[in-house]
Amino acid sequence: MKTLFLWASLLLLVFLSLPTFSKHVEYTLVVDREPRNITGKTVQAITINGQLPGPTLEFTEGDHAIMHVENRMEKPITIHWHGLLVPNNMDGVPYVTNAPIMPGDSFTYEFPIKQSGTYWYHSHFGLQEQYGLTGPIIIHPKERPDNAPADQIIMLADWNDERPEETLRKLKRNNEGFAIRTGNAQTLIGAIKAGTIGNVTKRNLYSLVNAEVSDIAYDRVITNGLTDFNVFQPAGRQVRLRVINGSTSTYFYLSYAGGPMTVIAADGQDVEPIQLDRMLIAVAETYDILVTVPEDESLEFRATNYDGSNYTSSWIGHGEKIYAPTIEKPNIYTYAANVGTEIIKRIKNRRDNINYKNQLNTENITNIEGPILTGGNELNRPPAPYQKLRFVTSSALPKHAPTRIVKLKLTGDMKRYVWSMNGKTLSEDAYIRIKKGENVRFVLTNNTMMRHPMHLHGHFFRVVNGQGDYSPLKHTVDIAPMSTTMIEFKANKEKDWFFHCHILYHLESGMARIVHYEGTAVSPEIQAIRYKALEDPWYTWADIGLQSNMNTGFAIARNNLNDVFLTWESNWEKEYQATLGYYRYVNRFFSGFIGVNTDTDLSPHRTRAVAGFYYLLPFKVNSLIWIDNRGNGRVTLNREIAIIDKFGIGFEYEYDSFAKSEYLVELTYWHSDFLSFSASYHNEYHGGVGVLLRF
Ligand SMILES: [Cu+2]
Repeated sequence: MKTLFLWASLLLLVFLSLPTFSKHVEYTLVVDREPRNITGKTVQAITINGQLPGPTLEFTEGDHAIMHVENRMEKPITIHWHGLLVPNNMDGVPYVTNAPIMPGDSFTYEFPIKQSGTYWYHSHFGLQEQYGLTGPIIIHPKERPDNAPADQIIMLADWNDERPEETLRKLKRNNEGFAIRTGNAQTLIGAIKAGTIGNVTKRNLYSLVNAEVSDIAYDRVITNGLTDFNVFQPAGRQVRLRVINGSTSTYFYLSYAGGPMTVIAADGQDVEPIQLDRMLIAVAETYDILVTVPEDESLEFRATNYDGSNYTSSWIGHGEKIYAPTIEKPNIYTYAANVGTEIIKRIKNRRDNINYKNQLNTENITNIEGPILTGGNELNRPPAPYQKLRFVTSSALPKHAPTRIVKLKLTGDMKRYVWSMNGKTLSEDAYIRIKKGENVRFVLTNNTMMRHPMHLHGHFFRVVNGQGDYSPLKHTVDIAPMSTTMIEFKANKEKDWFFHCHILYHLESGMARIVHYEGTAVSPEIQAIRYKALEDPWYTWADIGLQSNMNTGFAIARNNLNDVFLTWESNWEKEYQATLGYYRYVNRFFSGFIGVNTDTDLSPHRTRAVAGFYYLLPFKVNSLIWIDNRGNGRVTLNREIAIIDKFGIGFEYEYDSFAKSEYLVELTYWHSDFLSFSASYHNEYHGGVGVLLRF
């Protein structure tokens, strides 16, 4: 009897010490390049198991997730599990946490599921997310009531037939076509009509760039891969819309034909239910919204692009179509004027946003986005609903942990399309160093003219929003232009975690950091390839002008800080001049310059070495000042002005202490991203008409 008891006790002990049984849930994800037709034109997309977006991965909290990813493409890939708390070596950021999965290879991601809610996954390699390499994730809580609402994924995305690499190159060259196509081009006549010309003049004094509501014009926005999506659920059924903004760069306003929307979760985490008539969802966020399927109506759930250019709909129920409220288009002139006024105020006050000194250790820093950002029409185009979000339990951080404060200014040069933090891109300044056990606060101030959805890997952070201990936990937070938001998190991980803007083209242009836990390190294999995450790629383009009186050309290779360029003009006969030059970027006002110039006006000594600088003068006048190896100086000034949509005027004036002064006036009419028509007058080459070609 005694022995039996002993054996039984031993057995119990062994059983208790075993890891608790967790269900293994396996998926095989085959990634391939396949043709897709979303707009009427067939182009190459990236699919998972033949689907775009990829299949929904469904788990229950406590499961053990196993994803076999096969790469059948000709390019490397990685998959990131957005919002999931995974081990560092499963996070899927190429060269930061993982080696990419090479063409023909496969990799198994495997991790315990420690949370519930709505999430998504996407490629973190290059611009693959824009090709469609994304998919939804649903994680059910352990206890699931029988009367739980039905689940419905609403995965929003933006889509262009154009290759995203080409889109990025156009952004780098400051392509005007995107703003023309979204209806948000800002012109002289437009500003006069809108009554903001006085403000434009003030902004021009400081050569400020205009605030923008989007970077890119999209052919379509889609819900679960379709422009119009039908929700198949029986009438009377309560449905949990799991809304995922899987766009690469489009914010959406959500509106619903069935009255106010009941929001019950944000970024996968439950919040106290709130009712909203319309709401802004930033790129990479998720919200869960409760709706009930109507009897004999079809209610529209609409997602409208923040720039007002397009929308995508989900239809809930069968019957007469009831349309969701229309979201007013932004008034781009008022918006730009309001943001501009705020910047000028700050320049004049010579102070850096708000004075943090007395506030850093309090909870006073909340999202200060106000009417300035909504064109004074906050009710129609409200900011992200963060101030209303309240966590269901306390999310307070440990009371006695040391606090680390990290101030991060979101910065950028919109004209060059380089995005950064504290003025430095990822390749210039890669790391934010923290220690395990700290409470870490990021004070995020957006000094740019655009919104940025900032995403932290591997952690949930509190958005300090005035809800005290009940601040919501999120993985992505929108920072509006000229606003400051504080987020904070318990530093309870190790190694390296990516922190970046989730607008894919901003990430790709430098707006990222690696949050590094001091005293810990990723594997030597990852360290050995880390440099590849910090590369600063070159972009190239050229403009060729062919006119009856003259031809002109401009070809450039540019990365974050360097330009190598060739420019020329000729009268098709004996007269020409050309410059091969190099700019070293210092800031948006100043670049150093060296080059070689050759000019027939200088005969017989045509060719000379030149050195000087570029300077951005007030009223957005570009100047280049140089001296040559014989002591002669030259000043070149130029300026372009958009008069109305598609129609612009350019001036150039050149004073040279040795050669004749020259000037050029040019009218251009934008026809496409590739072609403009032009007419010009040059004081030596006289008048002519022709075309401008962009390569
Ligand atoms: Cu951004």
